[in-house]
Parts: sequence; C-alpha cells; structure tokens
Amino acid sequence: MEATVRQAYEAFRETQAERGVDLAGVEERLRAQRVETPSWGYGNSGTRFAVFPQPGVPRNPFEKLQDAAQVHAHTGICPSVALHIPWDAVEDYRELADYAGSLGLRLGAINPNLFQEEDYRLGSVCNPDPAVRRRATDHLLECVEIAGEVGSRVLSLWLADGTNYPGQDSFVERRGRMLECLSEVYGRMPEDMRLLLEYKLFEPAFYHTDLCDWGCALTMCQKLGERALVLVDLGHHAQGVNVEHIVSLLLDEGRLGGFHFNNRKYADDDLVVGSINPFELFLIYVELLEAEEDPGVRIEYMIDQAHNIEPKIEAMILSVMNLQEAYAKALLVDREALREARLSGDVLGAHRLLLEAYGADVRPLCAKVREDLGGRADPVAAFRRSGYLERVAEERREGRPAGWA
Ligand code: LRH
Ligand code: MN
Ligand code: MN
Repeated sequence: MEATVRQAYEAFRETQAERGVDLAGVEERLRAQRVETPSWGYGNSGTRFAVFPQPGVPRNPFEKLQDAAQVHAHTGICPSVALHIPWDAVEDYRELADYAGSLGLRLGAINPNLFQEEDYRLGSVCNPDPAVRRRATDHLLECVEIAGEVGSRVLSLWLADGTNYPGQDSFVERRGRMLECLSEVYGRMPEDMRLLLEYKLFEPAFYHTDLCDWGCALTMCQKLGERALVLVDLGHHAQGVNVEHIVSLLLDEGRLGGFHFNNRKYADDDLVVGSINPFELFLIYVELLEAEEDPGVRIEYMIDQAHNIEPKIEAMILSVMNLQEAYAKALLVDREALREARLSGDVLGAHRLLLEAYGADVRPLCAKVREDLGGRADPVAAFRRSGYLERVAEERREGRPAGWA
C-alpha cells in the first residue's frame, strides 16, 4: 500500500476506534461484498436517438468477459457477469462459461429479452395472441436451459409489456396471461433456481405497464411460488418514491431477490450508481444490513447501466467503488445507539447517527479492502495507467459493432 493511503487508513482506524467501531468486522463484511456486472454495460449503447460506438468496444460475448475481468481485477469484488439473451447468444454456452472460468469469472443471472421482436408490439407474455405468448414462453424456457448449461441459478426478467391507450386491452386479462406463462416457466425451473421479477413504472409503454411497481411484482411472485422474488432497479420509480422503504418492505416479506444498481435524475437514465443520489444508496444499504445477517436471505447485487458517453470499463469501476463506499458507510452506523434513539423518540438524535456514518470519509478503508482482495487502491487511475483500453482499441479495430451490441 502506498504511504499516503496507509497514513489515511491509520488515521481512519484511530477515529473509528475512538467511536468504538469494530473495524475488523466492518472490513470482513466489505471483503465479502459482491457485485455482478452486466455484459450489456460493456457493449455499444446510446439513447433512443442515436448509438455512440466507442473504440475498443467488445465484438462478442467473449470480449465482454475480458472487459469484465478488468473490473474484477481492479476492484476484487466483481467475479460474475450477467448475460442478456440473445444479445449474448453463442453456439456453445459451456464454452463461454469455461472461458469465464479461465478469466477468474463465472456467469451470473440470465436475462431473457422479450422486447426487441416485431411480434411483441402488443406485449410478450401478456399479448392477446396465444401464438406470441407461446413464443415468449419458449424463449423464457430456452433461458432456463442456458442458465443450466452455464451453471447460473438466476433467471432475471424484465417485461416491456403494457398498453399505450386507455381501452386498448384488459388489465385483468393481461395479468392472467402473464401468470399462465410465468407459471409454466416457474414449473420448469430446477429446484435451486430463482426467478427475479423486475418492475418499471413506464416505458416503452406509456399508458399502463403490466409490471409497473413493487406491488404488481410482489403479488405475481406470491402467486408463482417462493423462488419468485422481486428485483429492484433504482431507475424504475416515479420521482420522489422512497426506494429504501420499498426495500425494507420486500425484505420483511422475504421477497427481495436482487438489485439493478444505477442512478437517475429524470427517468430510467442508467447513470453510474451513486452519481446523482449517493445518500439514497447509503439508506438502501442501511436497510439491507440487518437482513444480510440472516443466512436464509440471498440477494443478487447487480449493476444495470448503459454508459453512452463515458468510457465503459472506467464507469463500471467507478460504480463499484460507489457501491463499496455506500456499503462501508452503512456498516459504520451505530445500530445500538440508533435503536435507543428510536425507542426514546429522539428524532434528530436518530437522524444524526445516520449523518455521522454518512459523513465519514471511507475512501482509505475501501482502498485497503480492495488491496486485501488483490485489487487496486485507486482502481480508476490504475486502469488508466494499465493501457488496456488503448491495447484493445487496436486489437478490436476490425469488425467493430455499429449498433446496440
Ligand atoms: C429497460 C432495462 C431494464 C432491464 C435492462 C436490460 O428498462 O434497462 O432495466 O433490466 O433494460
Ligand atoms: Mn434493470
Ligand atoms: Mn431499466
């Protein structure tokens, strides 16, 4: 560790010792933190107006894994990669899984794609046409198979289904169709596989969305079975919605399955997590801490971001750092004092306990933990210095993808 980082870490340790914090315990939890990165975060992306190709962008799923391995090498906590099918379609999925293994990675959640076919104009599993629903269900079943082949135990589903005009279709009938299709898929999942159901307020549908909020997703999961759980994407809520409250409610119901981390200012912006609202991120982790201590709880922590104008690997590393810092701050909350303040009605005392933890500069702590894990104290700077991007920009010059990939 560099002398300046070491000094900052020692000073941090002393301050925390004065507060009575068990730093060894905090570090242990930080070392155990895991974040899954999305294959689609490494590929070309853009807005609905244009795609902005970047030099060095991966040309196939294998190269996406190479980039993900860079994020893991620099941070130490990102050993798994989510796939999106068919964006990441390959001839031989076992070969892809083996390749991931050779890079020190594994394949994570399998994300079906039910939103890019002409057939899905009126929806996929909610479509009024049974033939379209059959096609959508078959794709989901194919994804269950792929998950089995690559050793993944998570099927992560976001539906674009909805309507654009009042009267267009029946809400209730659409819900029934969704339940029928998803029940078939759930019934075909191996016993140790979980289905994560992701909700989103609106877009692409503008009038109503079939899974628009946590209530729609939760009640669907309750009908499907106990291995159906809700996925919270931080960009999928109306302005002002209290996401940490939703997190606590889903935890209490035993139905929080995972996260899609990102950040938003207006809608589903998919910006670097923690770039717009780091306090919200901290408060979410505060809710998660106690639940995480329950060995029966399994939550998938995943990033879902599209880096349109910023360098992709760097943006992913920065996102992981923001997640480490939010988690570290949450771990510093004096929970005993918080409980006492709450019970005695000390409103601002309780609030200030959160502010105290949030205000701590945890960067030296996170730097130390990253180094403990074989990562880098300053991973963005180290990645820049490594020359990786310049190298792959040269190597991947031929056959660069032009559109979304
Ligand atoms: C669309 C979306 C959703 C999915 C992702 C693949 O809103 O961003 O969050 O998880 O595409
Ligand atoms: Mn998402
Ligand atoms: Mn989204």
